[in-house]
Amino acid sequence: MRILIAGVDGYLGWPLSMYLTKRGHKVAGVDNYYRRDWVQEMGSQSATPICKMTERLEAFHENFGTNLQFFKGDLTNYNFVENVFKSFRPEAIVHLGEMPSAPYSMIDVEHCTWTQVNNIVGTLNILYVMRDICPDSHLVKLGTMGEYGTPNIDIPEGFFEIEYRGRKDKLPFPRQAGSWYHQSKVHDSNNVTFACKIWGLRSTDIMQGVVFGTRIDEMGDDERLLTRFDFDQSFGTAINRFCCQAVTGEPISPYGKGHQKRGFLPLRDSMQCLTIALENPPAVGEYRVFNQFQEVYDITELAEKVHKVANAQGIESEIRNIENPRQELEEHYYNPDHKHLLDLGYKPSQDVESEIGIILQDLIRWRDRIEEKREVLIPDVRWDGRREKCEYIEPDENVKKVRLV
Ligand code: NAD
Ligand code: USQ
Repeated sequence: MRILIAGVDGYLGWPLSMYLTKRGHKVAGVDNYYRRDWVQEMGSQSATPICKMTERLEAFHENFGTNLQFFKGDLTNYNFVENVFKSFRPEAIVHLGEMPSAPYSMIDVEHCTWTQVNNIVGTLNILYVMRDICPDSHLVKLGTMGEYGTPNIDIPEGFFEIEYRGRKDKLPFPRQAGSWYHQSKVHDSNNVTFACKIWGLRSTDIMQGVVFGTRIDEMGDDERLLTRFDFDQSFGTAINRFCCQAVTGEPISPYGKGHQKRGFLPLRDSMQCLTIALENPPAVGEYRVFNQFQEVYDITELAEKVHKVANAQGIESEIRNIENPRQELEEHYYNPDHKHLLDLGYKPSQDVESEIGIILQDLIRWRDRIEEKREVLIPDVRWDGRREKCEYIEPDENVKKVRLV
């Protein structure tokens, strides 16, 4: 299949280009290197050393014996997107090319509006170009589990049956996002649904959980193929940050009471799931939703896993709760379905702790790069608009005491 990856220079996009190529697909990618700029703006750098795109493309050719066709440009520029589609004629598009951080979108009004314009306009451009150039192609659109928020009832995959005043219907499950970024994904979902309805496009909207991990097998041991791995408050996700904290001796930091629950999945599972969605497309005109995660975890439970694995590797670490810069429930019910991908053959990685072990082993080699920027491990972007470093707090009495090593 000819597959276009929008956002190919990013954390997920770069490994996906290798994973799909290894499976025999013809892959092309689009990016404008925004992610590199955002992380710099946060005063940070990737823990893994990242090559320039020219070097990445060379390494790709050497390792996979084929070229990755790369288009540098901005998805919010309609003419650029149109030219890419005319030239590559994709049969499927994986749209990862959006601003992915909740804290970054909450910094101030400029970051909020910029995030929403970037994400929503890029997606609308892709939908229009699909309509005009390749209406039979399949859009695999990255949304987020965070679109649903944390309701006090079970979360279905996109739609639920509801009876109201004696009548029944199948309706989109309510979205209650927790940041301007997550809201941009809700708006995207509405727009993609509408485009499928009026133009007969087909799309899989992926409600993905939080991804963690440094590598996939397809990277082998060629360091030029490494994907980025961020640890700042905006672009580092929870487990990845916890591992960076552990290797540098900074406290592992659950926010607030630390009982937030989320769906998580290793990078290698994300690749597997996106490929399953691509290789099992929906019918023409169908808009479907997959909840994509391996397992639901409580943040403190994850902090304890990182602490335990680090300890087993002789790395001294401690867990200290820190003020929560976000407004979110810190103790709540959370029970999302995730059956669609399992039905199509998704085999979840079994062991989170061994994945954490791999991350820690990798990070020890790049500890200096994290230490150089260690101040970014403490958050200061608060949902109320203040920009003040958070302070460590006493753990909630319900939080299991962890013996500090
Ligand atoms: P990323 O920032 O590493 O990748 C996104 C890429 O898109 C970046 O390389 C960026 O430069 C590019 N991009 C953004 N706007 C662009 C534009 N206007 N034109 C061209 N390129 C542009 O993020 P990621 O972690 O790889 O996430 C990929 C997608 O998956 C995002 O949509 C994100 O919201 C979603 N997602 C990620 C996670 C996670 O834990 N990483 C979880 C759920 C959903
Ligand atoms: N958290 C901590 N300590 C930290 C970092 C985070 O306790 O040091 C908590 C957060 O408060 C939150 C949870 O961990 O409750 C997850 O935070 P995160 O930063 O790992 O993830 P999030 O902001 O939700 O965003 C990430 C990706 C985003 C994706 C989303 C999937 O950056 O692109 O959409 O995960 S989901 O969480 O399912 O919405």
